[in-house]
Amino acid sequence: AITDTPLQIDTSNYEAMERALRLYNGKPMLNSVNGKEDSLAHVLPLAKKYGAVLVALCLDDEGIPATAAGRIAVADKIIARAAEYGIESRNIVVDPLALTISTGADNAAIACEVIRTMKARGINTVMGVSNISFGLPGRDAVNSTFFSMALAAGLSCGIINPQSKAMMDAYYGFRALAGYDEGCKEYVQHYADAPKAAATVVSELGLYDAIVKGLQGPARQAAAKALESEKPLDVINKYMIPALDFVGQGFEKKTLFLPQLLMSADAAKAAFEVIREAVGVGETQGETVLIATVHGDIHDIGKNIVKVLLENYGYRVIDLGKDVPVETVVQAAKETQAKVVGLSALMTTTVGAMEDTIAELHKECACRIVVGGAVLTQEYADEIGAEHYAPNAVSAVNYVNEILGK
Ligand code: B12
Repeated sequence: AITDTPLQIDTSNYEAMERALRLYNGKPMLNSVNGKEDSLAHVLPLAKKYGAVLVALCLDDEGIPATAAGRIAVADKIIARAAEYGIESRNIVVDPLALTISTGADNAAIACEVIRTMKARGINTVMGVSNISFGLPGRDAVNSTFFSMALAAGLSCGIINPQSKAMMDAYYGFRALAGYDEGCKEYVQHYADAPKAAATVVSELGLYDAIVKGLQGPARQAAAKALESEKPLDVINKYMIPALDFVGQGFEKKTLFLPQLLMSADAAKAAFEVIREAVGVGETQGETVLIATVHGDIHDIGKNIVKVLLENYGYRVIDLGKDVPVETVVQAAKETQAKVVGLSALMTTTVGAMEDTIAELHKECACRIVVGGAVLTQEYADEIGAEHYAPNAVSAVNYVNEILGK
């Protein structure tokens, strides 16, 4: 949910590999199979069963062959064995294995030869490019030159550091030179924007994005950052609620699903904890307000915001939690003699429980009832007999202030 790029499952533990394959949605890339019998026997059936793309390493029981011909033979063996399982060669990506030139003068040429041969046979290749310079100083110079050589030989996927200017220079330069960049558009665009790009620091995620992506750590950090310059309530209203609204709409349109909604809710909660700490509510001895999310409804983010704001205004808030049965609310209202009871409901299916709770409270206690929650409207709140409808936390506080004479 948080990245657009495909996942590569990278493990030599076959049990972990199978479990990951089972969990992953879509077509996984599996790293890796090699020419060893044990590897072929375990990985090929899994790749076939789950339809994975396979990274095939050019090594076998004898180690990494010292010649290009030796490595090509290993690749051929893997491709042939895979074919026996019905795995097509388009689902195999051969890794020629780049070894450092500091221990073998031919290492770059060997890797390029394997790539060239595979390319001629229509087989894709992948390679960790910077392995070529292990043990050398100024590695970027060697890496980027080797990257250009490998691209020229036909490398399909280069594992490179995209933050390295030298590597990206090689990449854009190669694409323009090899005719992949019609009219040099990408090249011009990249380098025309280069001064700007150099000036941008890797930016942190804002609170809105952190919640939408469901990332708790970044949400906490972003909340703390936002609080440096903005009021807690503004942070909630400007970022937190719009982000939750966005995921809620996605959920409705079926572009986002429940696990994502849960992740976003958890991220919002994490951010809210930071906000709550910043507000720093201490012991409060004011008048009592009772609040609860009604029976059948587990949404409590909005209610919790209302609670903190009321506490901030000095009220003693008794929070009965979420999914609270009618009797529990009534009993607590009697025991505490709270003058105001706040009820939250976020679903069309639970506003009925809200109506029941209000009816019982009116029968048994002399309290006023303020209601809130995304699906409510003023009209509906009137219909179910609530004294006040609070579309947001500030409205809730204003009403309580009014009733309790503050
Ligand atoms: C986060 C969320 C969740 C989280 C809840 C986590 C949690 N601890 O709260 C999780 C993932 C668990 C969840 C579960 C479900 N959800 Co949900 N969820 C949402 C979402 C995206 C945001 C709600 C939210 O927190 N908003 C932010 C807060 C701050 O806003 P708020 O609640 O409105 O509160 C403000 C005001 O309303 C008011 N207020 C609120 N309460 C109170 C109380 C008082 C006393 C007062 C005075 C004021 C007040 O003040 C608050 C602050 O300004 C909404 C979509 C949306 N945009 O609302 C769907 C949404 C509410 N969920 C929905 C659904 C369907 C579900 C599930 C049934 C999904 C499923 N198939 O399982 C389950 C419900 C399970 C259950 N039995 O309750 C639907 C409801 C549709 C409908 N019309 O009935 C919505 C609208 C999404 C959608 N568009 O389909 N959900």
